[in-house]
Amino acid sequence: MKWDFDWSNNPQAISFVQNTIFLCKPKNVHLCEGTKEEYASLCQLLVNQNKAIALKRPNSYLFFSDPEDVARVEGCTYICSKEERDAGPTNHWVQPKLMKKKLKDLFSGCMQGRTMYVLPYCMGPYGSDKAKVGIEITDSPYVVLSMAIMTRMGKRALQEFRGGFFVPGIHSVGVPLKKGEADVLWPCNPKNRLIVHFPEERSIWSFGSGYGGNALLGKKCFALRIASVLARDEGWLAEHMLILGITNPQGKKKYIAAAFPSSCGKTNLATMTSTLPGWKVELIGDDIAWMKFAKDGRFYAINPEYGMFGVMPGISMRDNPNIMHTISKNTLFTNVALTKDRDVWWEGLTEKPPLHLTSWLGERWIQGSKTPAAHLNARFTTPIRQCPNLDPAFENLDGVPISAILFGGRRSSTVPLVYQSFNWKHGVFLGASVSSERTAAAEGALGKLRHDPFSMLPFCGYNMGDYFAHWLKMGTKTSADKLPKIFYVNWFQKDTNGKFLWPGFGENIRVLQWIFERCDGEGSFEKTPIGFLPKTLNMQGLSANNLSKLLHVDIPLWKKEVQEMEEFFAVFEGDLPQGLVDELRELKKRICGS
Ligand code: SAT
Ligand code: MN
Repeated sequence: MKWDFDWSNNPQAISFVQNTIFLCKPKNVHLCEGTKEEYASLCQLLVNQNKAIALKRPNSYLFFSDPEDVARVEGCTYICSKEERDAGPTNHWVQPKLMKKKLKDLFSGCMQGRTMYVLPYCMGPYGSDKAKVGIEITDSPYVVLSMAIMTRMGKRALQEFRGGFFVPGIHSVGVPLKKGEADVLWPCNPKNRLIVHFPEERSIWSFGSGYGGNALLGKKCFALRIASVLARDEGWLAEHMLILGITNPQGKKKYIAAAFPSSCGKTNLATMTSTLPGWKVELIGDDIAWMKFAKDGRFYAINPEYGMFGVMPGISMRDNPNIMHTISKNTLFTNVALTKDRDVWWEGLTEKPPLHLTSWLGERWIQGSKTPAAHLNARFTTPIRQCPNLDPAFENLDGVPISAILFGGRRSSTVPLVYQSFNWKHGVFLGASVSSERTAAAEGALGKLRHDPFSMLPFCGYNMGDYFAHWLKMGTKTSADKLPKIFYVNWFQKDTNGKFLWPGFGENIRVLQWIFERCDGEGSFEKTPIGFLPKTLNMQGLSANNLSKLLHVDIPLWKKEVQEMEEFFAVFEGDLPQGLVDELRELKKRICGS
């Protein structure tokens, strides 16, 4: 084994690597430097093994996963805190000692016949005091390539290992190879999948899946589950939120953070092209925000990531030109279809599919086929720096000041297009009461409504009742005028024929304009039982026919909504902070009159 750069300033890192070698027994060990040459040679290796298909887009590759390994697996995801109470009622929990034993058994010899890659990486801009570092050990070259895009990975990241703290993460596809045994194209071990977090140790163990959030440990495992625990302990927020900059025609700029569940349009909103002349939206992040108070008493946010892992189906030049430009090169595609001329295709890209396609299952696919050519959770992995609307402040060491926070989900009825909370406490209640129709980003029944507070249900690394309390507490740390204003949005209302009432995409700027104005105390509004609703929106150039439906508070439906909230909040029993108990009671009074 060649140690070609200096780890000697971090003995814990060395022993983590050595212990993992001893446990997993890999054939080779590769310390990743993060160079272009290293990336290119791994791509070549995967192409030679038929595990990747080189596309005609420059430096871009297509992967087909195992059909059983296509999304996050929440059922196998655990928060193993010392006390069960600290994982809370919404996380799976096993006693840490028992889980460690199980993991050690699973990981013992699991990398036999494979190369173990050691990836030092940094979440957040180099030199930022908001950034944090990790080491992922993996036996999947696909994961190495993905982490090289999604994080600042390699030799340079090691310089950030100040103070010795780092988050160790061990990942294995869970398929050791005997001598001479041939590998499959997408090794994984669905029967033994486990995605485990030890919040007190700040460590991650992931076994059996090679896909997305299960395997790219910097993303959901570190930047949300472990980071939410760090944030609780250190007094900041680690959130499942996009960050965007919005500039009005007078050149005034504000930053907004928005939490929507997976596959509900975060990437689309952060990369949108405004349809209103003079308004501009720029991208800081599309999935995760780390927010801290600065000396001026305001919240500042960074995007800890360096790439985008976005949903492919539905993306087109008409609706998402910035994404289309971003993925024109240096991009990994997973589970989309392959065209005859070595390009990629997915449902929604063009109205008609091309004549000859190979589906994500590797089969010939013909027009009119009942099953989609691309998987619903097919993804692109692409460098965020390639996005044409990247904000100039993307790498600001201090982050950007947040003026507004948006919550939302996919709701075909009940929830209006936009409304504003009465204050911070009521805003925290809005975040806690988010529910959304399920998408293909995680295993489970599509379309089914589920509560997903703050869009963090699958990502909160501790008791969600305590998480609500943490949010309430943050609101007491500064004066009300410095706190971001809180809004709830829903782009997804449908009419009785199942057609969307709101066009979405670039037209969402009309909603953002209202939010922008409200942050300055401007914009028309009226008080309703659920919050402040706009009296109207800027509908210049767009039919306003549906607007009254979109901005309607339907009291009978809200009575049902309140009842469902009561049932959901009951899950937390005594762990629900009094502030939210009060907010729910007040909402009920305003809706039901008692
Ligand atoms: O968790 S993933 O990174 O696979 C995508 C998501 O669910 O947001
Ligand atoms: Mn996400």
